Amino acid sequence: MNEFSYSTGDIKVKAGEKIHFVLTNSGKVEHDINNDELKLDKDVQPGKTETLDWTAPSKTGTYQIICDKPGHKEKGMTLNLIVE
Ligand SMILES: [Cu+2]
Repeated sequence: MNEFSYSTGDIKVKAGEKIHFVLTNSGKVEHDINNDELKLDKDVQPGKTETLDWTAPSKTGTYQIICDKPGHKEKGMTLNLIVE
């Protein structure tokens, strides 16, 4: 994470797959990953690394993950999580 993007770009996972996120915020302000439908929500303070264990949904499709800090989505801080 940085101002204002995710270095991974889009992510592909398998339906029902267990995912171990390692989230490093290399920026100077707080960032997060957020998608309400997927119950994804993890804040990361600047300069910190957080981990999150999460299971991908059984429903395939493309889900948008955003940074929900004010204005960050609008500045391009989004990525697609593709569930295959
Ligand atoms: Cu952000």
